[in-house]
Formats: sequence, C-alpha cells, structure tokens
Amino acid sequence: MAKHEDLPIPVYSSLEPVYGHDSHLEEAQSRFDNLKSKFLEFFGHPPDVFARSPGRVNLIGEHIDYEGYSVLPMAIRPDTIIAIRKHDAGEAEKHLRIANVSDKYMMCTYPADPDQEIDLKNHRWGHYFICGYKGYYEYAKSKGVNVGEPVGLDVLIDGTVPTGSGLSSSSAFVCSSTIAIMAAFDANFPKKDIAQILCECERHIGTQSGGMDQAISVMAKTGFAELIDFNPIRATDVQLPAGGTFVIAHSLAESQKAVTAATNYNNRVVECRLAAIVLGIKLGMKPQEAISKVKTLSDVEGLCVSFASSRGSSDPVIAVKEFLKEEPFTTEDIEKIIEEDLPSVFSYSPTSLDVLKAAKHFKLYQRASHVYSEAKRVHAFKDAVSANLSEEDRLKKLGELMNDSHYSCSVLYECSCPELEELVKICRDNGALGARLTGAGWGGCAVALVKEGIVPRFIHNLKEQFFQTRIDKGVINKKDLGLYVFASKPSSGAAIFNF
Ligand code: NG1
Ligand code: MG
Repeated sequence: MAKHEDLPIPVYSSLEPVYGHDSHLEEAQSRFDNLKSKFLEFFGHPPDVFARSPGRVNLIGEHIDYEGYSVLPMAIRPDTIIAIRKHDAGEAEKHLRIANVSDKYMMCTYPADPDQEIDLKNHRWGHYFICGYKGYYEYAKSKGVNVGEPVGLDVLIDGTVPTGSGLSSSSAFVCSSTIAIMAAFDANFPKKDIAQILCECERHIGTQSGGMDQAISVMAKTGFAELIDFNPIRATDVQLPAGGTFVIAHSLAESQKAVTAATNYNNRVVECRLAAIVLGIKLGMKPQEAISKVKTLSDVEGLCVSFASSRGSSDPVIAVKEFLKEEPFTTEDIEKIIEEDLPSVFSYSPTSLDVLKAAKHFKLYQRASHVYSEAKRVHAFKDAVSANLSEEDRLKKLGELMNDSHYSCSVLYECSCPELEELVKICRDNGALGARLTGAGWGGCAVALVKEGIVPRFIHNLKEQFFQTRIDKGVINKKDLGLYVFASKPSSGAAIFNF
C-alpha cells in the first residue's frame, strides 16, 4: 500500500469526508454555497473547483522546525476554503483577481506572472496567494510540467482561522492557494512534495519560517496529531490519550508576524544561526568552515553531544552552558569569534540584514538552550503518549511537558506577551494539566490540556475570567466567543472538492 505521504491530495465530490455528518457539515455547506454564489456575483462565472486547507495547533515543539527539529502539531477544524476559475489562454483577462467573502479584505489584483517579486514593503493580504502561486510554478517547472503561458485566475477566499492567532491562518491560506491552482490546472502531486514546496514558498512573504504549518496542513489525518520530521518531511501518526482534550484560547493580542519579522521571528532565526556558528567554532571548527557549513543548531548538535559525553552526559545544553555566556553578545563579541563581519555572513539574505540593522544584541545562550531542550521535549511527549502508564499519569506527564515548553518559550526564547501569560495562568488555575503559548507567540493563542470531563466548566471559567472584561471593553463581541475559545479534536488535512 502506498504511504500516506506519497498519495496525492484527495479529491472529493461531497463535503462529508472532511466535515463529517453533524452540525459542522451544515456550517460547511452554507460556507461553500456562499462561496459559489459570491463567486458568480464577483466574477460573472461559476468557479471550476474548490480547495481547503486547515489551520493547526502546535501541541509541543515551538520555534524549532526552522532549526531542523521535529514538532508535534494537529490540524484543527477552522480552515481556508478557496473557489477558483482559470481563464483560457485566449481570454483577455490576464490578471490574478483575488477576492474575499469578508468585506474586511478588498479585492487584490496582481499580474499573471509567476516570476513577479512580492512587494514586502507594502504588505497586502493577497500576497499570501502570490506565495502559493509562485510555489505552484516553481514546483511544476522543477518537475518538467509544461505550464504554458500564464493565464488569468479568479479566486475567492473564505478563511475561518483567526489571523495573527498562532493557528497558522497564513499557511492555511498559502496551502489552499497552491492546491486550488494545482486543481485548476488539473494537476496533483504527492503530499510530501506539496508540503516541501509549500514550506519554501511561504518564505516569499519575508519570514524565514520552518515547515511545520504547511506539513501538517497537507498531511493531517482525522483523529491523529502528527510528529513531523524534516529533511525530508515525514509525518508519523500520534494517537492522543482519549481522556484529554486540547482547548485553544486566544489571548486577543494579534501577532502580525510578517510585519514584525525583523525584531521577532527572523531575529530568532538569525540568533540561532549565530549561536550554532559560535558553538561550531568553540568546538573545533575553523571560522570559515563554520560560516559556510553551519546553518542550524541541529548541524552542531553532534559536536555538542560529544562534548557533553566528556562530562558524562548526552545533553547538548551542557555545551551551550560551557561555551555561550549568559549575557547578551554584542556584534563585536561575535565578529571577534567568527573573524568576519556580520553583514557579510548574511549578505545573501535581505531579511537577515534587516534583523542585523534592528538588533541591539544577541541572546545566544538563551536561544540555543531553548531549542535543544524543546527538541527533547517533543520526543518525551511522543514517548509519554504511548508509555506504559495509567491514563492519569500519561496526561499528567504531557501537561508537565507543555508547562516546561511554555516556560522555555517565555523566559529563554522571549516570545510570549503579557496577555498570553495571563491566559496561561488562568488555564492552569482552572485545572489545565498543562498550558502553553502555541505558534510563533508574541500574541495569538494558548493551548491547554484539559481532562475531558471538565471541558465545559473550563471553557465557561475562561470566558468569565479572561474574556468577559474584554467583552465589556468592546474588544470582542460576545456572539464571536466561540471563535476565541474552543475545544478541538484532530481534524483532517487539505482536500480538493469537485462538485
Ligand atoms: P505561526 O505563527 O503559527 O504561523 C510560525 C511558523 C512555524 C513555526 C512557529 C513557531 C510560519 C508559516 N510558521 O507559526 O513554522 O516556526 O511559528 O514554532 O512562519
Ligand atoms: Mg503564520
């Protein structure tokens, strides 16, 4: 039997395989009906085909995918659905017209040119579609597919993953874009290839992201979280203990990752690279060799572990403690060690140069300690899921690992914020076995592991203790509460609908 990741994206002629049979199906049906009728209204033609990609919640393994380490997310029900129509080569329309069912988003128009540069200085919501568009062409060309002359595309989007929430609305959008385009061109490819190209093409938005979000959006299976490995991308099913439920709650601080990349997300990617180069040199590599070969902390893990073994341990953090000082490194400190000036190390990457311009100093010890310890927690989590323990003890262990992960994100990686800290504390005070920020942080959601039996009470308490003051202040509408706090079972991955 073909492996799951070698299969193409499933094509369905009805909504049931993805949305089930209950009230969720009705809700999905009305979204698709709305998408169809609005499409006709906007563009004067019905769509050819539809695609869907889910958001995700990361259970553990934060800010380590771009360092090459495995992560453990699950897909959630909120998703992006897209209706698309391809113009024929002879038609006059040669633009990509990208519209949204929500009037919060104005229609964006781009040329039908797969080589166009995305204007990063002027962020527009349609840029995410262009990431997916470029991704399709990059992949198709690399496979020798005859893509022909570019043609116009009409596209209508409906997304239910809250934006800036750490639930990867961006990847749900980019993934569904590429898949819709692929379907419009009557093409389909193995999931693992699509996941790979999607990881790469979302970087056109200017964040140096890892591949977790796209991989889970494409590879997810109903009922399972997935352990995602990189290089090459692989997904291993993880069956979560039945007695626990993951509750997702929004801190209501929106994290606009594409806009704040130079000081937040990309800053951490650069700090990790610098930490890795410095460790490589301290552990015996020549500076030039380290600069040219060492891209991520996983590249020098072996050296760190060898060092640790001389101290009777296998923990790379021992080497971090020995060779990276706790005080922040200045540019001069690092340049002295690596015998090169920082802008020339990153001259190939404009977004890294932006980081260097914005950075006051570099916290190499803290970032490396987080990455190595978080990578271990992911495997401890996966092991605990199937450990020979009572369910009670298993859930307790998972909760502890989530709490440790949050502490590390907050204190060592500094990607939390006051609203997330407040929310995580309220979750724990109300009986969560563990709670942590999820996704990139600096806002967005927390995820809490809660015993099945107390979920309704838990959600009720969160509403009273966290959300009510925000409703009173008019930050959110009471009727929208269900979007901001909900329990989620692992949902299915991307799909194409042909009806
Ligand atoms: P969010 O902020 O949820 O989109 C981002 C990255 C992930 C990963 C996490 C942190 C993108 C598309 N996603 O997720 O790859 O690095 O942060 O673990 O940038
Ligand atoms: Mg994102």
